[in-house]
Order: sequence, then structure tokens, then C-alpha cells
Amino acid sequence: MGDSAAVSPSPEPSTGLSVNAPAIQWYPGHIAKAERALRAALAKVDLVIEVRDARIPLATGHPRLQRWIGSRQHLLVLNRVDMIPAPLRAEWTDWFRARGQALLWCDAKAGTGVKQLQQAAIRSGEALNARRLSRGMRPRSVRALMLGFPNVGKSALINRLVRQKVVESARRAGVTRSLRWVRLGQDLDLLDAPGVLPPRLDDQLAALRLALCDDIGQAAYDSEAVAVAFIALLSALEALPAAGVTAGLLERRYGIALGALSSGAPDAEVWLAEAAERHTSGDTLRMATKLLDDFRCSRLGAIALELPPLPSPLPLPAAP
Ligand SMILES: Nc1nc2c(ncn2[C@@H]2O[C@H](COP(=O)(O)OP(=O)(O)OP(=O)(O)O)[C@@H](O)[C@H]2O)c(=O)[nH]1
Ligand SMILES: [Mg+2]
Repeated sequence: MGDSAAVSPSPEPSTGLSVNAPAIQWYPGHIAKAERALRAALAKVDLVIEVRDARIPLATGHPRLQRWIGSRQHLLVLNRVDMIPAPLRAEWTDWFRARGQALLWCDAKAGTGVKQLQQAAIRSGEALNARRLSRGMRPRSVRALMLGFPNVGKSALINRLVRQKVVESARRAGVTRSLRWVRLGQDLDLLDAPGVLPPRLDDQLAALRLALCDDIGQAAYDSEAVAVAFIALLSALEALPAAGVTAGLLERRYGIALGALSSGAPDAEVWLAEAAERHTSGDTLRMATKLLDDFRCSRLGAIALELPPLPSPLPLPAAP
């Protein structure tokens, strides 16, 4: 099953999830180059439209984001809203609001929320032009950069905003390779940019989530190892009903029950082998690919891989 090293499954402090994730790193040359081009383009930008994946709003948050935003205006879009259970929206909205961050929810595939995004960007432009006028400068259109991890739907959002396919958008990481300005009416100029990633993925459970959501090039990981970790993650998510993973999901879909090891952990490798016998003539790699594809195309239903972190426990009162 490849030589990916496993990291220790210490429970994730925010969710309590404990999953053995394969080692995943991905920082290809084109992303490093994209980041340099992006830094140069930032000087021309008034507004950063940050796009994250609603299935993993924390794992798709970039550690350099605040530096890139600087004094520019910022809108945060959680895209792929159609891919998470509906009640979870309010939970994330509250969680981000408590941290002073408003959210816009979009489904770039169906076009939901795109009008609100356009209006919010135009409002930013009005604020910008009020400032320009007060300094005796002529008003101009607002220049907005679409910023986010690969495959979160930045180009799909641009195509929806301008109501035609002006930029390439497809189901894999690293589709957009260069910066491209797109004009939307008189008020808005949008800059489509390649997806960016941190040079090092320190949190390997977050890296697993990025791989599962296709935000990382497939050459960077072993699909069987990622599928095995996914099976374990699904099993752990059953304990968190808001995630949308109902008990027995894998058995209902593939006809194979998920057994347990003597430690109580799910026996994901045996499940994969048995499912491969039934569905892919014993080919475990093909079964792993099918399982990942079924998740990525929502055939397993709306599933969130992250939930708003639990509040940290209050410190115990000091002993008298
Ligand atoms: N179901 C669903 N699919 C979406 C949504 N947004 C985008 N997609 C699909 O996701 C895939 C990736 O979209 P892109 O627009 O290419 O993503 P990107 O962020 O520009 O990716 P890079 O250019 O690689 O950085 C496409 O197949 C889109 O149709 C959404 O809200 N819901
Ligand atoms: Mg793109």
C-alpha cells in the first residue's frame, strides 16, 4: 500500500478526532511561482475575496492570509455550501461571527449566494471611492482578488459572477496557472489567481482533509492510504451528528460492514479489501479511488469533514 509513514493518532484538540493520517506534503513549483506573482499583483488590489471550502473551513485557511490582506478590505466566502449538511451553516456562521468575521455562503456550481457576493464587493468599492473622492481622486472600479487554496472554486465563482465561462474551472487542484483580470460591468474587476498552499503542511489531519477534498495534487499521496484514513475519519465522524455521517453509511452504500480491530478502532484496511473484492475485482487501488471519488462528487451525501471547534474547557478553580 505504498510507503507513506503514519503519524501518531493523538486526538485533535478542537474536535477530539483521532485518526492515523498518512504523511502528506505538496508544494509544487507552480504554486511557489503563483505565490510570487500574487505578491506582485497585490499592490493593484483593493479587496481580497478569500474563498474557502465549506467542508473544511479551517484547513483551507492560509497562515499568510493576514499578511496578504494588509490594509485591504476582506470578504470571506465559504463555497461548496451544497456539500455540507444545511444545519451546520448556522453553527459556522456563529463561530466565525464570535471571532469578528462575517461569512458569505456560496454554491458556485448552482450560483447560490453569488449575487450577495457581487453586492458585497460593490459596497466595498463604494467605500473605496468615497475615500478617493475625499482626497480629490476620480472614482474607479474596485479591484478584487480571488484568493484561496487550490480547487475551492475560485474560478467557478468568477464564471458565475460574470455569467459566462471566461476562465477554466475543473475538478482537480492547480487548474488556474496564471493571474487573469476579468471585468464585471463598470464597478468590479476580478483577478483570478492560482490556488495557494502553505509551503509546509504541519497539521497532518488538515493535510488529509485537503487531500480528500482534492485541494492537493493526487501525485502527492497514496490514494489507498488516504482512503483507509478516510474510512477511519468517517467512522470517527459518526460520533458528531452535525457532520452528516449516519451510522452504517459505508455498509448501506457498498454492502460491506465496517468491522473493528481488537483495539476498538475501525478495521479500515479489511473493509477496503472486502469492498474491492465485491466492486473492483479485488483491485484495492481502484476501490480506494472509487470511494474518494464518491465522496468528492457528493455521492455519499452532504458530509462536513470539520466542525466548529469546541470551546476549550474552563480552567479548574485553584484549590483553596
Ligand atoms: N458542488 C459544488 N461544486 C463546485 C462548487 N464550486 C466549484 N465547484 C466545482 O469544483 C471544481 C473546482 O472549481 P475551480 O473553479 O476550478 O476551483 P479553483 O479554486 O479555481 O481551483 P484552482 O484553479 O485549481 O486553484 C469545478 O469542477 C467546479 O465545478 C460548489 O459550490 N459546489
Ligand atoms: Mg482556478
